[in-house]
Amino acid sequence: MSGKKFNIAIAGATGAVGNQMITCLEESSIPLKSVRFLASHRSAGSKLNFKGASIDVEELTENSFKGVDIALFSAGGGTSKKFAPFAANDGCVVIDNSSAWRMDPDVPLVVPEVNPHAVADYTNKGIIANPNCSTIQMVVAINPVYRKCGIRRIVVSTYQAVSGTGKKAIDELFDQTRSMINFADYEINVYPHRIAFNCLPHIDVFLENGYTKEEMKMVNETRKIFEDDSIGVTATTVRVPVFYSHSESVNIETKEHISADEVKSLLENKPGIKVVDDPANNIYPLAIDAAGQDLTLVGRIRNDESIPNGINMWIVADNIRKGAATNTVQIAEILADKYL
Ligand code: 25A
Ligand code: L14
Repeated sequence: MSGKKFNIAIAGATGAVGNQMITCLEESSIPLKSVRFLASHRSAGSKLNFKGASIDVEELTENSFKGVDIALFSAGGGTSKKFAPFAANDGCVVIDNSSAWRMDPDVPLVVPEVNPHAVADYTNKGIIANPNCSTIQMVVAINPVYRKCGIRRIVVSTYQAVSGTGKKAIDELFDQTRSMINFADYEINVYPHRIAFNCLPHIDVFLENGYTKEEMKMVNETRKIFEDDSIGVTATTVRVPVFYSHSESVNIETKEHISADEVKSLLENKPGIKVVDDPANNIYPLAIDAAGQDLTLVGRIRNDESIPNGINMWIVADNIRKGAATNTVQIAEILADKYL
């Protein structure tokens, strides 16, 4: 660190991810001069705590970024599209958690454990994109195998928590569950169907090819992060009645052979990963264990006996932390430490 102190803003500070960004920033080593919390006019005037101080929430406007060094955005795609360029124009580096900029060829898409070098490309547009939550935890877990053996193809099915949709979905799962166990009527507002005691094979909008946008994010973002368009990726993304942490069943076909035991030892002690794999004692990654911490848990590591070079695994991480806020703040730490 150069001794420099940073002015940091959080856009969407009142949301589920924004709140977690505040906590991650409190825990971070980035030397701070000031923090600003921005949200829509609905929340302007309310207060949020930061390291014991009460900070006013201000309305996000085109002029919010004068003197700000780094802005962390998590206020939805439309808001990012509209406001990130104003921030960048004022010399502020935006790290954006929405899908708005991820596939822009001039915008780096960064997972610190996988492609930290890409942060350098922030100079193109003044914007760095944070990948989709399901993509982040998958690439963290498979990166060591990719580096050692190469990966030909990935088949993934996700089991995604409602917190990915924001606070209103967390409330909806809670309210529907409470109504149902009391034999009362329930309301459906957030998803097209009841989520309590159900699974919905539908996350984000459907596209012309029959996949959802969430599924295609996993395909396209994985290739961009590995800088390798030769990887085949196919995804099915499913919403499940879980509050925090996404779980994923991931099947990879490697280029060179590797056994499940070798994968297990390869993943031990790799940054950001915790191997949780002792089925004889009923030990495997669980959403409730991943929630509230920053590691990506990997277990159920098995040889895929249907093909010569196949591995199956079960990957779980906190979607609001490593899937969003933690990864964003880790990018900010690299930026502050090495580039600004
Ligand atoms: O637009 P998208 O891309 O479809 O994104 C939809 C939502 O997905 C969440 C996030 O919800 C976003 O609003 N999201 C996006 N990326 C995510 C990710 N990677 C993600 N969730 C998980 N992982 P959220 O509830 O987490 O956060 C919303 C935040 O965004 C602020 N915001 C929204 N529009 C804004 C804006 N800020 C500035 N300008 C705008 N135009 C929002 O601030 C919040 O911080 P807020 O003040 O609007 O919301 C404060 C409270 O009000 C509730 N609320 C939200 N919408 C409404 C509402 N209340 C009444 N009416 C509404 N229409 C919020 O729940 C919040 O508690
Ligand atoms: O693209 O509803 O980062 O769970 C992540 C959460 C899209 C919506 C993204 C959800 C969002 C998704």
